[in-house]
Amino acid sequence: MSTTISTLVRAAAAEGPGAIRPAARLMSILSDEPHRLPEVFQAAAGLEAGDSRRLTLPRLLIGITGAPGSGKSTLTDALIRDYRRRHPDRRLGVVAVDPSSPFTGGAVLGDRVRMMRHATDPMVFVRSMASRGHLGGLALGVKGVIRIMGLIGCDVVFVETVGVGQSEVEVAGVADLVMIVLAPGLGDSIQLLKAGLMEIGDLFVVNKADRPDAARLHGELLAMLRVAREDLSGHHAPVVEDETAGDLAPWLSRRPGTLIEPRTFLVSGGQGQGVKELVDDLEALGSEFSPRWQAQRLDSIEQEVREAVIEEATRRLRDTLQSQRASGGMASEVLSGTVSVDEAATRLLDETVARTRPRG
Ligand SMILES: Nc1nc2c(ncn2[C@@H]2O[C@H](COP(=O)(O)OP(=O)(O)O)[C@@H](O)[C@H]2O)c(=O)[nH]1
Ligand SMILES: [Mg+2]
Repeated sequence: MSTTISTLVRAAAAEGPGAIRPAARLMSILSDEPHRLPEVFQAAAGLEAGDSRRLTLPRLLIGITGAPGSGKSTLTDALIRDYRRRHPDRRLGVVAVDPSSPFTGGAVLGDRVRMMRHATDPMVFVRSMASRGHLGGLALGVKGVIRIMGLIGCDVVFVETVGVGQSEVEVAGVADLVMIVLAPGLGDSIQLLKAGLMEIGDLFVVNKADRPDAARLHGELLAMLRVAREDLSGHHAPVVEDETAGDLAPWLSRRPGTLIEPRTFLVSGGQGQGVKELVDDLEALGSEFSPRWQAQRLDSIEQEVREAVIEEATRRLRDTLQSQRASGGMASEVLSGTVSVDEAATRLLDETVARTRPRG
């Protein structure tokens, strides 16, 4: 393990504003070299007992997506202010996959500092990320950043992405809860939902409630979700507006990862109306579903490992087959009937295990 990483991890896990620079440095390292994450964890495991709790991910990961200009950054700011009032001793993080996002409060983890005004609150960490240029993809880059936010003790992390393109769907897979932000006056928001955002949403938020046309958009949203549900379940079921209830199966089948009923909100991030109710709901969902999200995170890691195994096994099998073919090969034995396909498969596996070594 490199001494740089262990020094950085030690400094990042410490209390106080001194954690900011080393945390930012670790995030940059992981963006460029995602495979170094285990080094970070080995270093974190070496910290004193009191700090090793920091090995965990943040308690709650909230994805926030929607069209540019719908007010995601403003709303995130408002959510953070409310959280900070509720839990003054807890750290929060924001990952803004949109360098133009203006966040008003929070220490900025990174170099794109100029975009952020007033880096004031030492308990709020903001990392802005370009949506391109991450080795292994944006989702992997975001995961690395979230890990470091866990390391520096962030309780809740918000991940803001612009709601267009494949990266949203990927980033949504990283979050426990996905919030879709709509706003009046931005063209056909409902159309955007139909074009693939609906499936990934847990909370549907109509923002800019201070504008006269917001209530109508909220009505359209409710109608659309109701239709979507009826399509799915074949029966009439109400869209839950403010509490968890009822039969989860139809929505689950639509978006396999999700555990909750879709819900809708009418808020104004700019003026604050409805923000308290939204945070109330996020808090309630957090305490109800947190254990299941932990299990989901393990499932998704298991899935990643399984995919890596299949990739590696396929590569090694191909090598074995190639070298066998040079020396006659067992395919001809199978063809002549002296060896069964099952026997050939077993022999191939055994031989592959015996002759190959992991890379590196
Ligand atoms: N009227 C009104 N304007 C808002 C509200 N929230 C954000 N805005 C404005 O909408 C624009 C886009 O906001 P921003 O948070 O940057 O949107 P983002 O691109 O989705 O992150 C800015 O001019 C904000 O001032 C709101 O609640 N009401
Ligand atoms: Mg923004």
